[in-house]
Amino acid sequence: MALLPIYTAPDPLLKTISTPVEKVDDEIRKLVADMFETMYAAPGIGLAAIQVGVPKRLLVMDVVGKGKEEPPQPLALINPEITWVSDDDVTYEEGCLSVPEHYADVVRPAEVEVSYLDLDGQPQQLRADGLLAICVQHEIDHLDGILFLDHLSALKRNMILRKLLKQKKMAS
Ligand code: K1U
Ligand code: ZN
Repeated sequence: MALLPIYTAPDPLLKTISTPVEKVDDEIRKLVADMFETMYAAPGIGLAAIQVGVPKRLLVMDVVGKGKEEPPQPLALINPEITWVSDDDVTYEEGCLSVPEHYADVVRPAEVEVSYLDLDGQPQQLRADGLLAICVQHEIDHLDGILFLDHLSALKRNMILRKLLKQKKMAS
C-alpha cells in the first residue's frame, strides 16, 4: 500500500469532471487500498480519486474511522450516482482535505440513495442519512469538479481561496 499526495485548492485539477471506471480490476482495487490508507492517515472521513490526481469516478469513505469504540465502516463506491434525495435539508460545517484548515456551513439534502459498483463490480444501493449522507454528497461533488466552497457565496469562497493561495506561496 502507499500514501498518495492530496491536491489542494486552487489547483485546477480539482475542477476536472472524472470519467466512469470501465472495469473493476486489480488496478482499481490497488488504487482503492491506497486511497483508504491516505484517507485514514490524513485523517479524513472521505476521499475522492481526483483528490489524489486520478480522474476516475470512485470514492472511499469511513465516517466512523479507525481506533474508535465502534468498528470501522470502510465503504468504496465506484461510478456512484445519486438516485433519490429527501425534501428536507441539513446544514453541516464541512471540511475538505483539499481545502486544508478551512470549514464552512453547507446545506444539502438530509437523506440520499446512491447506486454504485462494489469492488467485485457488482451493482449496489446505499441509503444514507446523517454524516454519511453529507459525506457521500461531498465526495460525489468532487467527481464533478465541485468543492464545498462552490456551495458558498462568492465573497466567502474568494476569501478562502485567497488565503489558500497565500498559504501555498508562503510554503514554496
Ligand atoms: O473530501 C474530503 O476532502 C474529505 C472530507 C470529507 C468531509 C468532511 C466533512 C463533511 C463532508 C465531507 C474530510 O474528511 S475533512 C476531515 C474531517 O472532516 C474529519 C477528520 C477526522 C475526523 C473527523 C472528521
Ligand atoms: Zn473534499
